[in-house]
Amino acid sequence: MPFINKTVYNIILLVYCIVLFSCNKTQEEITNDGIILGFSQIGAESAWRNQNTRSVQEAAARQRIQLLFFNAEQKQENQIRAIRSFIAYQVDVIAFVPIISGGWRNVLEEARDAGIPVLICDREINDAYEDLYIGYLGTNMLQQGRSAADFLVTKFFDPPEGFAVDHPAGQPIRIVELQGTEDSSPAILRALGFREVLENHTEFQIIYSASGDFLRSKGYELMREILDDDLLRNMNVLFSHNDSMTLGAIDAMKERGIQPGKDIIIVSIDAEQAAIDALKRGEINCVVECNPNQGADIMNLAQRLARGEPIPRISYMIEAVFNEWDDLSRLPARGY
Ligand code: GZL
Repeated sequence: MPFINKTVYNIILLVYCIVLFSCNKTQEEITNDGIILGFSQIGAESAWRNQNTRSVQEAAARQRIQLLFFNAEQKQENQIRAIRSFIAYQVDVIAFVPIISGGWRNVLEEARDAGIPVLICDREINDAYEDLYIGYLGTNMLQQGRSAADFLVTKFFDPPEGFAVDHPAGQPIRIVELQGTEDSSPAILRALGFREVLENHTEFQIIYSASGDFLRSKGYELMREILDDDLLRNMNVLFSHNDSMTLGAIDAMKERGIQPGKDIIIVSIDAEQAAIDALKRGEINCVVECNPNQGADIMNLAQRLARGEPIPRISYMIEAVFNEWDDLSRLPARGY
């Protein structure tokens, strides 16, 4: 960020906090005992992220928590700057979604030195920082990767009646993987969990893996390149780390007359409505849920931290796996 922009950004941030904080004084008179929570969100890269944001903001309003909420627009430096502003305004608790796993030591030490407890949300940070935050609330991303691979093992080797794959015996099952943001814990852990399961099934071969940054546009671009590549176009399976990239990849497949879910078996993670709808149409074969509705739990934990009460070191959201052979008729609308 050029110098002038960074200065402008800092001034805006400062003014925003002063205004919000002074407004909060009025709000504080209303709520009287509402804690002040500083929350740094990474951006708005997917429908999942937008639901995660809504969940946090609605839960804060319901629980009358004064929320200082900053969207970092996918930049770690903006998150660090926001956390520093939370420290400057002496919020009661800091919570943030670390866009990538590393690079947090200095700002976390500053929060510790200021005596402000930190809650890590959604994505994880490096183990090296484990003494610098109180707890983590999010999803089990290693298990999400394992569940994706477990589906493929069932699909290719022990499918329910009517869901068999027509794949020549003895031929390798060629997998293309679209990974999430590089160095982010969902990308690292989903890939690891996926490979943990498949290492016991050598028929599966990951022939190509690339980061689509959790973006639909990049999922589309990558799949176009893959389908133009003589060595990759005969893929059998797409494993995509989130629905946004999956939906982009499906657009590229359809442009070439390829039937997603039939010509190419597709496993995706998140479970936004558009992916569930594609699952029901047979265009996706398995959707592994990653639950974005973390707001209420975050606020409960923040309240406990503000009161100096202990919280669990790790809290996971409840999640499901939606297979093409499941009865999805009673599945409630996803809301995102
Ligand atoms: C996972 C979350 C990921 C989602 C994506 O917990 O961080 O980030 O899977 C989102 O959709 O962009």
